[in-house]
Amino acid sequence: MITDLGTKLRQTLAKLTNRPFVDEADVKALVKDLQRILIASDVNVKLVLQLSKNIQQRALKSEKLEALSLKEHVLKVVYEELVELMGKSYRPRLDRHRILVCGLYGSGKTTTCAKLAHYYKTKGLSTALVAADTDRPAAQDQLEQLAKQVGAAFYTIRGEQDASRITREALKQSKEEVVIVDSAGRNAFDGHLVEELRGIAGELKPDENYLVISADIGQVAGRQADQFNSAVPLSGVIATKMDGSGKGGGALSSVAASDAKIAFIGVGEKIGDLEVYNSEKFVGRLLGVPDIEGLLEKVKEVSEETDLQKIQTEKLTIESFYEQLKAAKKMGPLGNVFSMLGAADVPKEMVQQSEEKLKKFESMINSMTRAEKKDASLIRKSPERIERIAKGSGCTEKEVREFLSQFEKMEKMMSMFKKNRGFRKKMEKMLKGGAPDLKMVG
Ligand SMILES: Nc1nc2c(ncn2[C@@H]2O[C@H](COP(=O)(O)OP(=O)(O)O)[C@@H](O)[C@H]2O)c(=O)[nH]1
Ligand SMILES: [Mg+2]
Repeated sequence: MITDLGTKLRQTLAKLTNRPFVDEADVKALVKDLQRILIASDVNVKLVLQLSKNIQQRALKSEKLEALSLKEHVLKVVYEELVELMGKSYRPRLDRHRILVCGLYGSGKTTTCAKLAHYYKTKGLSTALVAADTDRPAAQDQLEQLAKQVGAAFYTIRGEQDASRITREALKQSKEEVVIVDSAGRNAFDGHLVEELRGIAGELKPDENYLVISADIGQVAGRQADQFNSAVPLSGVIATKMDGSGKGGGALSSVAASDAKIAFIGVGEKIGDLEVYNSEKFVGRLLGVPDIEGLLEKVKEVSEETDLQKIQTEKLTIESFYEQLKAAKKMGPLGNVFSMLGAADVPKEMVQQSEEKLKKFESMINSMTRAEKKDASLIRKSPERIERIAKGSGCTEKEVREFLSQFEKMEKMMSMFKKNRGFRKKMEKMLKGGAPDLKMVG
């Protein structure tokens, strides 16, 4: 499993992070570990050697940032080199276009066609699925069922042997924005397959031509990608079964080293199990966090102060709110740690509070009773309590109320966040856009 690769990588890096400091011998040991892990995941030996050379050179000799410890620097180098190994990220077009999907038997073509249709639908595009796999009637039925499931239009001609005719007729009828054509496979790459694909392509004039490869073939994927690419130019490879193969790293890295590139990855049998390929995210996830650059260490630091799990699962209290504020501030632009962990993010305006204000918050909290810290509504209801806290902390009552309203705003967001899954998406968008749409929060 690809997650095994992640587990092993994380274990190896943990050896490093657990050490008080790092020296040359540690780096060498790390590189040895990495080699072993990557080769076990069927990454090409040449690529592994290149990667180890780069890591050793960069880790010990080069450009260490002042602010980073050697340990952090080594992690950063490992991360960057793994991203390089795993190739470029992909950005699918989101306008009207035509897609040809090809690949060998059992690679996951038909399933992937449906996943793609689902993906474009979630992006607001109407989609059509065309069954041009004329080898087996069952293939047409399979795609028709999947089309129903994702709510895509479906076109084929039963009993027709000519895949290009099916494509031609489908194009005459379809008005959908994204047209996806499923083609027949073969046991191996051969001239007949190329001929057939060229026939379909002649009618379809595809904007995107995706080759579907099952990740369990490991580093052979690169060669296969090159074969297809030279016969019917590919816009990208879709690596399926990344969830079930220990050779995923080998498949991805070999395609990255070929003339083709990874476009999507399939991570399960369900319609939603397709991801646009993003090597940073992929490697970040292997190593444990999505945005590892600089974060590896900082997350560790932050999580020592805050029990993040608690924030995620428990009701928001004044204390956890304050911890979250402090943590979010520390993370700075690296940001979305909390959404990464499945909790609501602290809004930007809150994060941008001055140190002075945070200090004031802290003294207010110190002046609260345990019960108040657990249940902020006690304070809200009682002018006496507010007065007492203000006095005790050397703040004004207005400042105490301000802190309470911030807390309440966050509380409201958290509960919406929990109730409404779509809300999280909106939140993320809103935070990214930087222009809070208050209607949504209120
Ligand atoms: N676990 C897993 N199974 C997949 C994935 N993609 C496809 N499959 C399975 O692979 C098998 C073959 O898929 P299919 O789409 O019929 O392949 P085709 O012959 O290339 O059209 C089916 O059992 C699928 O459910 C994936 O990403 N993960
Ligand atoms: Mg099929």
